[in-house]
Amino acid sequence: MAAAPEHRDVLIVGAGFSGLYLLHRLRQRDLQAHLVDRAPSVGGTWYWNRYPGCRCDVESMTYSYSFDEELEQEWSWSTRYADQPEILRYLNHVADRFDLRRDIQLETSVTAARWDEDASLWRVTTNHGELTARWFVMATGCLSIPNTPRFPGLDRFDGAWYHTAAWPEDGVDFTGQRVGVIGTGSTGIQTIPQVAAQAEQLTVFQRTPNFSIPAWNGPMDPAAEAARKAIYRETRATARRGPTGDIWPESTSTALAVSAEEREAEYERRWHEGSFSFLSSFHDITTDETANETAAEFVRNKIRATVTDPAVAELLCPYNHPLGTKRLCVDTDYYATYNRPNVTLVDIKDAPIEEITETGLITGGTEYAFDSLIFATGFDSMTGALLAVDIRGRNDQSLRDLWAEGPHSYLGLTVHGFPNLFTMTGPGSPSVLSNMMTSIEQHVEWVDECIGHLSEQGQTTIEATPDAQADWDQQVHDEAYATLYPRAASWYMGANIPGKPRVFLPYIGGVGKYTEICANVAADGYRGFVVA
Ligand code: FAD
Ligand code: N01
Repeated sequence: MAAAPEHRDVLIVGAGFSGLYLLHRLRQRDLQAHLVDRAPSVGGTWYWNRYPGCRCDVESMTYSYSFDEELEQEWSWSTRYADQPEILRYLNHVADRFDLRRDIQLETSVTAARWDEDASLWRVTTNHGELTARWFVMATGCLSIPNTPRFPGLDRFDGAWYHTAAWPEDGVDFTGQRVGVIGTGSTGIQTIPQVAAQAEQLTVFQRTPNFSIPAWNGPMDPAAEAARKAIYRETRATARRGPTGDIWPESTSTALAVSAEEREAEYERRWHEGSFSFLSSFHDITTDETANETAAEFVRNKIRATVTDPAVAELLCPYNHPLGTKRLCVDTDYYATYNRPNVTLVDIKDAPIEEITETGLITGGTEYAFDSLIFATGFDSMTGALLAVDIRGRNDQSLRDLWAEGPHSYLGLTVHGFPNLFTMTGPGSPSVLSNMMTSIEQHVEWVDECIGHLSEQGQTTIEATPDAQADWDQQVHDEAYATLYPRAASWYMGANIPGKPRVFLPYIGGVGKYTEICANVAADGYRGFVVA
């Protein structure tokens, strides 16, 4: 007879920022929590993405845990935007400091999960056998399933090729090499300047130009750090209340109500502040096409002023989507990199990559030869990691079937028909439209309190009602279509993956509003759920 599967109260999948914090919270309760991750290390995003130039683009003093004041005060970031090794060190430090490792099982992939109606628990299949758990939390990340386009011939390429989200642990030395980069999203924009400085020749294949704002990264100023630490509590509260989960002020003026000079001055000021604050220069940038165009043209002029070859500058100027509707990028020397003699930009908008050959790739009938190819081609975002697992709820209902035309959720956290399943930063939650640290902490605290509350009451299941879910789906849709975001063929819309349904995935109503909705749902006795 096979051994009975190991049982835990809560099974968490994913050892990134979400899973680690949830494990820590649940430990304070009289509950046995267990965390698995397929990676050989904790860290999530910050373990897998180790390409040259990888760093956060939300300031580290905001893009960090706020739940423990001592941690917050004791940890020092070396730069304004920490690089990947430093963020990974931080996550390892957190795992040690809170003694999390004893409940973490690494190199363990979850492949399937089935709700056992009779026992009221989840049966979860991993590569190391079955586990059962009353509560099942997918903290599997929104950007954790790399998208590798299936270009014909990739398997016969004689050189080396890398996806930026599965980068070799020991790094790669491109010295003396001819390197091709495919993709100009946030990842490509971070890695291109770094690879250009090392490789002999770099060719960038661009399908869609993106808007990028300078990071103005630099060493952390000790005085600025001390000043921020003195008011850390207040700034964290500001982040939680605001729409973006960050701390810059949202403008209340409209771009078109002020004079052209005032508008330019504000764009200039935000440009020099760096990062996502630019998108908040005026409150109608994301909702009014004409207002948006003023910001877009400001950035295009910056590109034209930076890139010396006017033809290359024009190729780098985005025209096919409103600014911000594809995720804004944040860079260090991205546009200036195209002034280097060893960098070539190839526009593949009208001439897609046809095939990979033994020696390189072919686009527009021309073959380019490389020693290495870098795929900076992004992720199957938001739904990818959830649907990679064969999740089956009541009556053997498959999540893949239920979401075949796009995801359905209540609060982006739960799904009708899938009791006791929580999807951290899932579709229908603010997640990728915010400073994700703020959203992650909000989710973790809500889920922890929900599980804790029900357990204390002796209740064993919670499940979204169909009405609450339909209403939430509608809200997610309506909020999105009140903005310009759905106009872009973005990964927010699932447009980067062939065959993926075109549905706006995150909740765009804002972090503060979302947090209040979730808090009210709980305060109203988990309104919209059946609790038993
Ligand atoms: P992740 O960190 O993605 O962790 C999920 C974990 O689940 C992974 O370790 C994965 O191995 C594991 N997993 C998935 N499926 C399975 C399975 N079936 N079985 C077992 N394990 C599984 N956000 C910001 O707000 N600001 C930033 O500056 C920022 N920078 C980013 C930079 C990069 C390069 C990328 C890719 C993303 C960035 N993000 C940023 C988004 C980032 O993903 C989140 O901020 C955050 O790190 C996500 O944490 P998480 O714990 O939710 O998920
Ligand atoms: O991925 P992307 P990413 N042929 O999907 C192109 C976070 N992040 O890894 O735009 C040719 O944005 C694709 O072209 P197009 C952040 O949330 C944060 O860069 O689809 N090209 C695009 O240019 C970010 O948004 C940081 O036309 C193809 C690129 O590949 C998210 O992760 C850093 C192609 C993919 O861009 C994803 O960013 C890194 C094909 N078949 C990531 N398929 C920070 O700085 C795709 N492309 C914090």
